[in-house]
Amino acid sequence: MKEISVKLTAEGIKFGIIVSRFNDFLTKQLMEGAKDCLIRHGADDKNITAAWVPGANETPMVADKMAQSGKYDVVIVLGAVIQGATKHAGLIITQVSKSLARTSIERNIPVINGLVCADNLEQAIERSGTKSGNKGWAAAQTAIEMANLYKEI
Ligand code: INI
Repeated sequence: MKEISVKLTAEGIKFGIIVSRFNDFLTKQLMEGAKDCLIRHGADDKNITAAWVPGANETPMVADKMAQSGKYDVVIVLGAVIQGATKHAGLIITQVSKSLARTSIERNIPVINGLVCADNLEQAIERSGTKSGNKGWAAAQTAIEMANLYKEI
C-alpha cells in the first residue's frame, strides 16, 4: 500500500490570497495570521500575493481569476461573514462556499475556504486571533498541505 502524507513546507510554493475588506477589523487579523503561518513554514514573501476585495461575495470571482492565471499553486480566501437580522449572510456563505469549491475542481488547483462564518460578533472575534485561534492561520496551514499534496499526486 502506498500512503501519501506530505511535509508542511511552504518553500517554493506560490500563494494567492483573497481577503475581504468587509469587517476588516477582523479580516486584517486573518490576513496577519495567514502570512505569519506561511512565512514560518518557509514561504518566500515574494511568492505571496494578496488581493483585497470589497466583501465575501466578491471573493469567488477573484479566486477564479487567480486560479486560471497559472501564477499560483494554491489560493486562500479570507473573510468574515456574520449573521445579522436578515438572511443576507447565510446566502453569502452558501453561495460563496459553493463557488469556491467549483473553481477548485474545475481549475484543478486547491482553493482554501478561510471564511469565518459566525452567528454573532463575539464568535467572529473568537475565531480571528483570540480564544478559538485564527482561521487565517489555519487556512494557510491547510493551503500548505494541499499544495504539497497536489504536487505529490
Ligand atoms: N460581506 C462580508 O464579507 N461579510 C458579511 O458579513 C457581509 N454581510 O453580512 O452583509 C458582507 N456583505 C457584503 C457582500 O459581501 C458584498 O460585498 C456586497 O453585497 C456587494 O456585492
